[in-house]
Amino acid sequence: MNTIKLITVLTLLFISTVLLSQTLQSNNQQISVDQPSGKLVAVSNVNTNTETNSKYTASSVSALKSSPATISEKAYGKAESAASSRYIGELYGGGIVFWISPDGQHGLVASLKDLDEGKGYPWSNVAGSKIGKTAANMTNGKENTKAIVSQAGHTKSAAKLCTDYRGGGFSDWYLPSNRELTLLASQDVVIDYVLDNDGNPSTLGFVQEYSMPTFGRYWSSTEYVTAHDAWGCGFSAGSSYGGGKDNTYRVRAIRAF
Ligand SMILES: [Ca+2]
Repeated sequence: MNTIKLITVLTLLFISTVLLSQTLQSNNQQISVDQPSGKLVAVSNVNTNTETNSKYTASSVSALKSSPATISEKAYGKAESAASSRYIGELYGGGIVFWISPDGQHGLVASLKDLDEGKGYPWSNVAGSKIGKTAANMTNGKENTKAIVSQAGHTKSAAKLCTDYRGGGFSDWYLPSNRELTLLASQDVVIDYVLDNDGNPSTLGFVQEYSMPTFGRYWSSTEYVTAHDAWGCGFSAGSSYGGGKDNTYRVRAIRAF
């Protein structure tokens, strides 16, 4: 009896090993990056008996790894490489890429045009009182933007032009912080090259003018140390300074991916 049991167990083990091997070998695993969302899409034929194709979408390789799809390490590598192929000047995420994180997974894009319609726009209609530290962040433009549009008495601002913007179907645009704005200014040659040579009159590089009403200056969302001023950046020279909140400067929205 013991011999029969052993043979039975070994036979079952052999059969299951063969089945498992067939399943793994027959999995048609494929990873692609969906455009323009940039989401990773894994298509895995996970059930060969019923010929069912399952499609999984993830926003990063780590999210993909926690998906129920059966995906090989080689496929993860492919996804990682595809997801890291973003480049400065690429039209992506509803705008144009001007910064990419070292791992290629995140970045910042700028809107494809100024939002002030060529006339410049005030930093805020509330020009005489200080918001304080919630709008004074040098790096976090998103938080500054929230603080500006939430200030008592606020009705219009460069920040609101950004939060109202829906470029590319996205609703998370904001006015860049001072550091984000100078980063954007540092890529102006690439951005001007792409947007001014794409044959599309509705996409525009930055304005470099030396006269009224804007002097080629763009608003950041960072409030200055004094109540009446905020940080702006002159793209002609790429330098930042404090300017009166009721001045009319250019407005370019950004968003993160
Ligand atoms: Ca253009």
